[in-house]
Amino acid sequence: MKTRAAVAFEAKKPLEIVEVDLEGPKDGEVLVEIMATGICHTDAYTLDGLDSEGLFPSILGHEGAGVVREVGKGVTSVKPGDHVIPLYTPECRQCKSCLSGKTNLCTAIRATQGKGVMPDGTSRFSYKGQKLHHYMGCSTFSNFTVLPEIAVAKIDPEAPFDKTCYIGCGVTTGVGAVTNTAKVTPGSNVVVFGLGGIGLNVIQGAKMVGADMIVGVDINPAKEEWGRRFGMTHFVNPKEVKDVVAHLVELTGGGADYSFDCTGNTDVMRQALECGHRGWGESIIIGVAEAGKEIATRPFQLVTGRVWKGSAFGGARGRTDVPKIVEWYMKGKIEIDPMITHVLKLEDINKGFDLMHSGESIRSVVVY
Ligand code: NAD
Ligand code: AHE
Ligand code: ZN
Repeated sequence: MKTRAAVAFEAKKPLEIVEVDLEGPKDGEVLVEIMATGICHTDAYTLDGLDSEGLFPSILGHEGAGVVREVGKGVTSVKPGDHVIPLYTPECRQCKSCLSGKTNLCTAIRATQGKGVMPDGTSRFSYKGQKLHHYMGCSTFSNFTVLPEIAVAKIDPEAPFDKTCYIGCGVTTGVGAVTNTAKVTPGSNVVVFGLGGIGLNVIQGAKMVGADMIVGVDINPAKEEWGRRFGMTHFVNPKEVKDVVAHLVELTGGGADYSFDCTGNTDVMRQALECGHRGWGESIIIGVAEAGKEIATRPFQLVTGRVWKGSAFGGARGRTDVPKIVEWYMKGKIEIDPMITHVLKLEDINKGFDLMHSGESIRSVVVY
């Protein structure tokens, strides 16, 4: 079939809206009509050529919601008409990682996903006879896409696509990092670095679980109002204090119980660790750093009890947890609507990247 898609032909170039060719689903795969997709900073990072796994030409996008239109042989868990959220972290429930109960990082198809192809090693997308790569196993910047069955979560058909698409990455990543990865306890002091589409969800997650002090840190002063809107109690602009770590340690009465990096900046990751409380402060890295960047700290920071952890997709097991997060949204337990600051047509998708880079948007959502 033909489908409209925003194609990343080259790094650092705007996406081009073209009609691409899409092959139907093979065994164990499903064809999904994407109804809406968010634009996450990770899409921008890959488009900017900063991703060591970045491939071109490709169809980016990994934060979508849509409807199953066709299923391949052997598919049993979804059927045409089901509403689904594509999962860049699938859940096969059979691999060593899924069975371990210790991680959400299903390994069933990770190798082919990283190579921009389906589990059989081929791509379903092409343009004028040239192969296009899939992205993070999702490619939601295409109106129709093909996904492995294990990489779709079936959701409430009443849930609106233009909001629930954000659960495909940002909401789950931020809220899940609090509830699944850090397991923030009520009464904790939390520090969140980077109040964008992810950081604000960390804030709302921290508020939801009953954190006491929620400190937001951002170099963009406009983010203060945003943070407060979702439960932030204190704001720090690193440009306005001499030593941000010392300032945060003092503000929190000895250091954060939990801190979160939602910037992808390795210097900020160090600050996030070092503002942790001596003896127990846990720092969760969510931000994705540029290829070649490394983190550093004095080992003494760890010797004295601070803990460095990472979180991918908020530690969520996609097919199990995503439908639950959709229900949290439907019941008003978490908010999404106010964070979607811009709704765009596919033709205007590049504007969404500009709005992100200028700090004007929290989330831009493309509605097909
Ligand atoms: P965003 O652009 O919406 O937000 C980033 C925020 O960080 C902005 O508010 C910006 O002003 C702030 N910032 C930048 N430099 C800073 C600094 N030095 N100190 C303090 N604040 C600073 O991006 P996003 O969509 O929220 O994504 C945030 C990061 O999380 C990105 O690196 C993204 O790739 C990553 N991410 C990771 C996962 C995961 O599963 N681990 C999932 C989604 C996104
Ligand atoms: N490809 C990059 C790493 C990118 C990365 O860390 N991705 C996160 C999700 S970001 C969503 O916005 C993730 O889930 N990682 C786990 C995984 O298996 O990719 C690199 O550095 O090579
Ligand atoms: Zn993302």
